[in-house]
Amino acid sequence: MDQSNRYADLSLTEEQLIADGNHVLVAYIMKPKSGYEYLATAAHVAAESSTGTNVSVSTTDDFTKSVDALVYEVDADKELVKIAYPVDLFDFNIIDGRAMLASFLTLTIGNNQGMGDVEYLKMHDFYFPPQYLSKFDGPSTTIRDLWRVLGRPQVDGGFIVGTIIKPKLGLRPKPFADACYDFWLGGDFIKNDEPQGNQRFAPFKETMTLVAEAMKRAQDETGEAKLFSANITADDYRETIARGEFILETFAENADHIAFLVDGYVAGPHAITTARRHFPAQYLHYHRAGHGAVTSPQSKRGYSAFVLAKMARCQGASGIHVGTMGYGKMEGEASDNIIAEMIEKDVAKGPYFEQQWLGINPTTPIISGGMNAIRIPGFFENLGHSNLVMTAGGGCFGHVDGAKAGADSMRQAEQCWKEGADPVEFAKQHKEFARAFESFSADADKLYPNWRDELL
Ligand code: CAP
Ligand code: MG
Repeated sequence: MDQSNRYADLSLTEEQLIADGNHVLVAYIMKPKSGYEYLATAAHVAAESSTGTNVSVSTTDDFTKSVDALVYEVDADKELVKIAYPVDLFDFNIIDGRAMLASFLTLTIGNNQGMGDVEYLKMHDFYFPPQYLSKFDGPSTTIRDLWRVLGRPQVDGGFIVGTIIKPKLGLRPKPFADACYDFWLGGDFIKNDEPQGNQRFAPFKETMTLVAEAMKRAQDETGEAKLFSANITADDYRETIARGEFILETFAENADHIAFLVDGYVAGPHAITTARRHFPAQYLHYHRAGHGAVTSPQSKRGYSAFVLAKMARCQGASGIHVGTMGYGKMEGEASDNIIAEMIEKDVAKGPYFEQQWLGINPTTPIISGGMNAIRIPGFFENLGHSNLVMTAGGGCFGHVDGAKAGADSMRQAEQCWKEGADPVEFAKQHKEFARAFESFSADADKLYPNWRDELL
């Protein structure tokens, strides 16, 4: 059934829709199944994503039609569909009138993800008008809070050298805490790896107690504040809260050195908002493990990594992994810096929409995934700044001289980029950075083919 006479209005202009401020705008890449007409399929997507279904129903009245989602732009050659969703379609909390991401997701990438007439449909950008954006929590803490704890300027406080305790799983409490201590002798920030929690070989309470002691020893040893991002992901919000409360009590006078890590893709908006609202003083670290299932360029459904990061800022993530822009081990390319811009700036352009953030706190781009000192100069050259958190697990625990040397090599690599120095020349004066060439020789061979003659 062609519903385009109801669910499409190509006379609408994006400028007018934005000026009116009553619609959420979404840009999709869509391909109909063969034999289906492009506009009719797009209109069916709008129907299924708002007030319709595949047939007309007798209960529809004039008011219903006033909240129809409307296709307002299509370009079949580019496979581009833009749909305007009236803000009134979305669900708001009964407790405080705030918005919920679950409602945005269930409409804009809900049933439309499995329709019989759609080959694929993927969200590549969205625009929230002020009346809707202002109903989201946004971040309560930012990288400024991390710099404050580290005793640095809260503006341009600089590079936060981080790691992930490796191996990903399999360390009992004491070796885990020892690994933390070793890294903290050179580094600033440690995160749990995304699956680390309360495994039977590493009881959560025992591990966290030893990590708190390791933090104290490392701070005493170095005279520097240290940070830990603790995983509190769980299915049950009560578990998340119980873990968070235990950690804050255990770290005691170092409680503000704690960030909370939530695996936001697998645990969903409920988990992120539980942490954001129950622990508003803690830096909320959004790990996106699993996102590749929908965000990968190979996936023609779901939404992009850009959309994921933008949603995370709306929800209140203080920081989110944004990949390594082609410099690490995970999928990504240099142009992904558009993701960092969207979550950091107050006005930013996405692939299809410019977003005003109305002064909402920025979300830190967290760089992670196969990073090491050898890859760092090129990475920062592409991004253009180092006011962020970078975590390197293999890049520190794989350094031939251990985790502290791994941390030192990362810091030296950032200094090398800042000074615009030639990395091989710079390595001659910086031992840990030089030893990173040996530690990650495959990367070094690729990026600096002459390193062996110069450094060995
Ligand atoms: C990195 C990491 C992170 C990935 C996640 C891992 O470890 O801990 O989870 O960075 O990817 O488990 O792979 P390494 P992303 O530093 O040893 O690679 O940051 O793209 O979400
Ligand atoms: Mg990990």
